[in-house]
Amino acid sequence: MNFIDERVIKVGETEVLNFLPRRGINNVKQEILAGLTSPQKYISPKFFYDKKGSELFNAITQLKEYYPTNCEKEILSSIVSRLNIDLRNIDIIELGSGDSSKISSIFRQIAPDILSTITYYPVDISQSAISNAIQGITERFELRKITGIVADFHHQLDLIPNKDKRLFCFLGSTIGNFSKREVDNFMTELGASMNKGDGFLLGVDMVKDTRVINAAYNDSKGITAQFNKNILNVINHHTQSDFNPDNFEHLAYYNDEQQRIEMHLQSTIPQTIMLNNNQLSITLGKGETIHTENSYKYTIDKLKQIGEMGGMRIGGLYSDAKEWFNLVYFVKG
Ligand code: AVJ
Repeated sequence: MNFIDERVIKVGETEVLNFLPRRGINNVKQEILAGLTSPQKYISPKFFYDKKGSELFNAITQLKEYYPTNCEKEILSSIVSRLNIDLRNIDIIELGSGDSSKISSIFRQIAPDILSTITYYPVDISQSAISNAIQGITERFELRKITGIVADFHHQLDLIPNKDKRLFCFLGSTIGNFSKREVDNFMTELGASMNKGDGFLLGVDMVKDTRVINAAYNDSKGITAQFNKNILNVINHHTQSDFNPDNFEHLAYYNDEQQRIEMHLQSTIPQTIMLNNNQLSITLGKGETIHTENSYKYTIDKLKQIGEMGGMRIGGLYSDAKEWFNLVYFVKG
């Protein structure tokens, strides 16, 4: 944990606390190079989201095959009355707040006299996302207070201000990217930072007909393929390398045993890639893959299990009409 690096930034009247330890460029580079020199080459999905990548992800959410966003929107649109919790004087902490469109859907359903007692903490690793979100939310809603937090909530959950009544939100099925071990760490840390009675609202994509899942990651317009290949441009930038995305094919398939979508980039030719300003090279055989993402799908049993990791029970389960997606309301025991 690095509190020494905390800096306070102002967005209009609103404070943003930056807790992100300044990870040196070399750390990011080393992390990427370690993955690319492993037996199964891999790149972390967090590197998808440069400007172009964020635009492509946004385009994915508009695709007819990509159901998770629409399903979650459907559930969110009536979540407040279904949740039936007292929101007066509560702190809402949104992990991975992104553009804050999801929390906006919640705020829209809360009466102004209650909204004015709520404090909102958007938490994201991207400072520009936090700034944009604050501007958007401030324009549209009169909350008691907003405080932005720039942090990596994988490791920095305990720095979030602790009050008696808090609702944590982690929407968009981002948890799908976490490995089993990461979920365990995350739930344990979150549980440890919660007080009895605090809530945690989690968006998760469910196990379902394999054809539906596979189609969502193999869309007919090829946007997901573009999104996947774009990670190589991001990697070229971070590591001064010479990947040519045209020499790779998008590969996405459901791994039944692991209950997850796997995305890979498959080399279409035997090739050598120069990394780190020609200081390092890797070779890829024809057909060899770089693993770029896992997107885990959940079952009710798995949800109970992860709740237990954080000492939480399921207080409510909210599905879309097709029951493809769930918003799970966990309560700390
Ligand atoms: C942003 C992690 C929820 O796993 O469905 C979409 C990312 N990757 N299409 C997902 C993604 C390919 C997405 N999450």
